[in-house]
Amino acid sequence: MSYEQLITNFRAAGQGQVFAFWDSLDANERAELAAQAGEVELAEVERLNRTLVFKTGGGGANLDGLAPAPVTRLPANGGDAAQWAKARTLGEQALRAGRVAAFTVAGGQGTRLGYDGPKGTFAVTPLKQKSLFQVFAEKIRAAGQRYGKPLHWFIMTSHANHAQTEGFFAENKFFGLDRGRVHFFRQGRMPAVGYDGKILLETRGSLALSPDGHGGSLRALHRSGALDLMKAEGVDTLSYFQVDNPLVRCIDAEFIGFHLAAGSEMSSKMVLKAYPEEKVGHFCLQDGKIVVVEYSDMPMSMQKETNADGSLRYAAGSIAIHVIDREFARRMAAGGEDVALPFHRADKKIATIDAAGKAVKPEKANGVKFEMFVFDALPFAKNSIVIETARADDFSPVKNAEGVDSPKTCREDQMRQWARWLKAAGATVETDATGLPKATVEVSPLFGYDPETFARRWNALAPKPAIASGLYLE
Ligand code: UD2
Repeated sequence: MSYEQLITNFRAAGQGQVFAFWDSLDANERAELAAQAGEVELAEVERLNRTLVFKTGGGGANLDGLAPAPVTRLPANGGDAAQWAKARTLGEQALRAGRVAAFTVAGGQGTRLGYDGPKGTFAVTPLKQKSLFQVFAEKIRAAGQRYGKPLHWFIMTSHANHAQTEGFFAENKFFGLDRGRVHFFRQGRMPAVGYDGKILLETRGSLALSPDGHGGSLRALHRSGALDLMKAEGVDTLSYFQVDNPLVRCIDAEFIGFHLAAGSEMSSKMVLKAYPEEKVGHFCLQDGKIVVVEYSDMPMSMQKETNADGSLRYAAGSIAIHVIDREFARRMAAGGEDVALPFHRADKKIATIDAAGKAVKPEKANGVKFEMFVFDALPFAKNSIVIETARADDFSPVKNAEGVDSPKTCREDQMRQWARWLKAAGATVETDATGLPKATVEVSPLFGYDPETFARRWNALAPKPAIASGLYLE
């Protein structure tokens, strides 16, 4: 499209301000701005302004007819052990057949942590200071070894962190993975708007663009060619997890088996919420479909509702771990009237410029960003299921610099897990009342990544090492 046509289209849509400084830009700057403007779907922005930005009152999620979602409980909490064993066999078969790939969403900006760099490069382990990416890489390598089929790993980045992420893997020789099986692709971007619905400029020659949310991963998988690559490689099942959670079982045979046994297109893991205010989404049932209602969308009175036995009614917390069917991702990416992820509104402080072109650093929210959430795909999925997982074995994210979900709580949760494995394998470990070992120890996922794989290696060690600070098992 010619520059002239592009500018005319923006003016016609009431977005002519995007080109306010056009005359002062040089040829490169013009090309850059035009390319960014070309990414914007004006009709989509107009629709989002109408439905999300200008809408007053009555906003928020639809809470009509919500009920708690049915979940498959762990054997330890009343689930059927035989059903779990069957799921595991099925999952292992799929892994041996090479049908499964890992998928990490790592496009977020990590602002809460205050870390300057792709979040996956953040050091999380207690002794070796391994990065999140290294922990996942070693878990994925270990699963490949266990099932005799190296796995593909898809990593979604953003425009802001793509090059740095790729560089980090190259510097670290892909942590021993076959680099031909690690695939990076960027997620899409959305323009931010002011409260008047006008697209904001970040500088005279660039738009205020931001990642389109982890829900953008389904489109991005498709657009990047990842789905076709999977198909060619015989991969039909994606194990999805977030970049901030090093405790995650990246590849969990039982979960995969439950998903396949149900003929589900998208499955989820849940943990029992620790307390009503915990910041996780809630698995609910609505019109016979599984939905997630985000913590910010569910009134606190509902989050505090209890059952007769005093337990929380909406107890199934979403920890953003899913299994996704490849062709379901393709169907969602194609979109269309009835299968489209909705956008959510996020009020943010957005760095922009004023009418004179001077930088403005807002003190409070000055506009809206638009994001899609991957869990909004759940109600479109056939036979969606939710299974329980033990928090201590699957979830300890790094979100904040201090306090809950911080590097400290995460390191301690990792050490508690290793202490449990050591004890289960017969070792004597001194721990405090919370199960935290007195000694700072670390276990490589390549040594063991669950009680069984750990015990196998530990039992084969002779003599056994002393459990003292500095012990690293690899
Ligand atoms: C998310 C869930 C919450 C709970 C929690 C568990 C939402 C809205 N809420 O909360 O219910 O499950 O996680 O930890 O998701 N990301 C991208 N691109 C983006 C935005 C995010 O890749 O445009 C990635 C990001 O890198 C991270 C993940 O998505 O891996 C989660 O993002 P977040 O930190 O914004 O999610 P949070 O903690 O609000």
